[in-house]
Amino acid sequence: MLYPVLTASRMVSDLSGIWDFKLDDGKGFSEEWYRKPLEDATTMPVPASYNDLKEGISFRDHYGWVFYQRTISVPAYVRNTQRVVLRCDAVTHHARVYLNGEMICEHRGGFLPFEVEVGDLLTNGDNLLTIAVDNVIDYTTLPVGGQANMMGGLSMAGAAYHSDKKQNNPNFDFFNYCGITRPVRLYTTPKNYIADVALVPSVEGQNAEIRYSVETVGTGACRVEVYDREGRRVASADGAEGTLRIENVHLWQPLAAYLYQVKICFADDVYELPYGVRTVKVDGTKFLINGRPFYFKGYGKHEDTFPGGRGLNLPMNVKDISLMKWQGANSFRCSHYPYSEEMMRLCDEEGIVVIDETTAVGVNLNFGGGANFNGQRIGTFDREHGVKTQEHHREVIRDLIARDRNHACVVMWNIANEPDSSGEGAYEYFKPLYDLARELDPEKRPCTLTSVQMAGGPESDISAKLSDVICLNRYYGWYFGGPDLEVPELALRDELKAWEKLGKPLMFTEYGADTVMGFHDTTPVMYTEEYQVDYYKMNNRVFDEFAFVVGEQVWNFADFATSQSLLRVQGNKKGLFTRDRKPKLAAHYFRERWHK
Ligand code: BDP
Repeated sequence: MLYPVLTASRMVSDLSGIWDFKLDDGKGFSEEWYRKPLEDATTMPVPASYNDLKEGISFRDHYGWVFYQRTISVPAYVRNTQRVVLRCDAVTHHARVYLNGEMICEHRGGFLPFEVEVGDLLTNGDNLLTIAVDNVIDYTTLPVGGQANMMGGLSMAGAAYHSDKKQNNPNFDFFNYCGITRPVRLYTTPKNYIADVALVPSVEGQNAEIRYSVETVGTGACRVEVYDREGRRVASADGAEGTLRIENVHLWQPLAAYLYQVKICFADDVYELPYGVRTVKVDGTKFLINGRPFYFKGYGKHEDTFPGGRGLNLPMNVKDISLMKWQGANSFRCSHYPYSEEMMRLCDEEGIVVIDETTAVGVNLNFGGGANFNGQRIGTFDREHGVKTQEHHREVIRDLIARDRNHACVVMWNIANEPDSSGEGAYEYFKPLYDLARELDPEKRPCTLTSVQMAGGPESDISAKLSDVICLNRYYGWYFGGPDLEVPELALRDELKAWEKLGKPLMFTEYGADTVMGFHDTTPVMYTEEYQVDYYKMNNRVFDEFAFVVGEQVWNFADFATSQSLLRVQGNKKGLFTRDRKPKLAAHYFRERWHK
């Protein structure tokens, strides 16, 4: 799906701003709130997660639907001559869109865009636009909602205290922020238009070829041109499919980005996209970018800031990349959902390497001791009682690759985070999903899943069979063995020896220790800044012994919000930076290490 941009043939109108807003008390649909202006509405910015923007638990932890509303109008001369499309970049997690009281589209999945043509539906003057948003997560959604808080304490057991209050129980460790979290826009195209484009680079010596295919609707001639940074045309081709040849190509390199401008013309439509030429390949135990071994230095991240939650935060995105460069990092992973298109475009421009992830987090019913079904242990992929996510998982893979396939920054697809990858039925669940990703990506990037420590080693974990790069989330010296660092060191080394025999590259996509900024001790204890440094020194020492380790991405770039639980001190504190981006001791330690 194309990102909406202003071109010689296209207009974009951003609907960001303050909308009317109301929590659904259960009557929203029966009283048809979408038919007329919301009564007693409150104010709400778009884009943003709504949870932290008004006070009170019932607001923050609201369960179910909310309604957003505003009016829109589009001049008749535009409606009469152009296609007009309403595009929502991300509505978390389930959206129903109404125009003048009628539902015009519905979308599941909170982190990928969807759009609907509205030209014929708009009338003269004001049109009432309502977006109803549901935040319920369960065994059919991605991310997965569980039966109980995965890290909760002991319940007030006994029927006398039973509560029927509905609540979300994330089967994952980040706050279930929701709302209209990314921009909503209207954009226009001519009636004959460019629907999509796929570009696949290859490099031979000094020259590059870009295979392209343009999807069009209507009739007209198609032409594609490539311009360099100085605006010189360096390649062109006619037809909806073909090959563009660039001589003396400027490659897109990690931390040294170079972007061409690709201009597509079809009938009267023009679309332009920035495009970096680079190659990605797994060769033996190496991860190659442009034919050279690449070592991932960076982080798992979150889109998480105060007070907008997961709402698009452009200043923080720019700041984060500045901090990454200050620290000598070169990459991050979009844990645990696709990030905004603005962030992907920024990474293209800044030369930051990205592992792109689906929303499949929590596909694992072993968390919290696995007591997930009335206290009974149930297999994750149990046909009757297990997760019912595979169909939606396919949709997410399809839409993610459709959205992000032309980004130079994206070098690998992560199919899922910490699924039950050693559970019964895991191979049957995941094999078709890897196949799908490999089939859909025209560039055939490597595919992986980030593997949970409980899945064990290569014998039991299906990622040994399916992944091109083994990605480990490991907590030796924290959840496993902490506060001791000696035995965990031995165990980590042993585990790596086992994986080494596979002959695939391996990287760490998570390792970390909760650390409260300002906690110090001469003899390091857990939660102090000193312990975090010692923890990382131990882990890194072991990584450095193995040549097949191709990267280290710490957990996490910054502290972030989570559900409440005994293990979470106003959120997850594993950041190298605090939530407001102040460096902990470990941030300085990595700065030294990574610059070397
Ligand atoms: C891993 C998850 C991540 C958590 C992290 C942690 O992938 O989302 O935040 O552990 O416990 O299980 O800090």
